[in-house]
Amino acid sequence: ILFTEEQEALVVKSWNLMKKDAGEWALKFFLKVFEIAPSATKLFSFLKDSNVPLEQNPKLKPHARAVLVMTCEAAVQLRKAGKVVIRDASLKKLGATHFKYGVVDEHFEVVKYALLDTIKEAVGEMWSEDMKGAWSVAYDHLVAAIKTEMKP
Ligand code: HEM
Ligand code: ISQ
Repeated sequence: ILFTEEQEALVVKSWNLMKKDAGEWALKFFLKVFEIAPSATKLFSFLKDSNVPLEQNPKLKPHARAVLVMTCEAAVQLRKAGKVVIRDASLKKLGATHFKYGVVDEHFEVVKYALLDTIKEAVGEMWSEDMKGAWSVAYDHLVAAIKTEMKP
């Protein structure tokens, strides 16, 4: 596949802008997912087993932040290697976890929408169709990699 230097730069540039408030953006990202698909809350064990409000859950920000970081890293790898490389063990684990918790195609679509919307909000005037496209391609390839390991 072809992922250009410009596309990589758009992803890295927007991530650098968000990085210092990553926790806050991660929280917004999570809340968007659950605004669109409230039932998705039930998939997360750390939300189900918790009595504190969603926004105060200690595991929420780090988890959502990891998705943002991994998508940004996927963009860098696409540019450098032409594909998404995740260490074998962690890719297997990611696939297994998402399979076990019952994540399906529709969930990936919802998360993609929420991710793009979060970045749009975070970068403000810097947002463009090209930036949207670059994040989309990086996310799609990351998801494809995870899905290869989502099996019983
Ligand atoms: C767990 C990343 C998409 C639901 C995780 C973990 C990571 C991660 C790093 C922690 C794994 C661990 O603890 O071993 C990603 C990435 C995604 C993605 C990079 C897309 C590119 C999704 C989607 C859903 C989802 C679409 C469904 C809404 C979950 C659930 C867990 C999880 C339910 C387990 C949480 C728990 O411990 O209870 N994900 N994820 N993920 N993810 Fe995702
Ligand atoms: C997917 N997997 C783990 C955590 C997440 C947080 C927010 C949005 C998607 C996620």
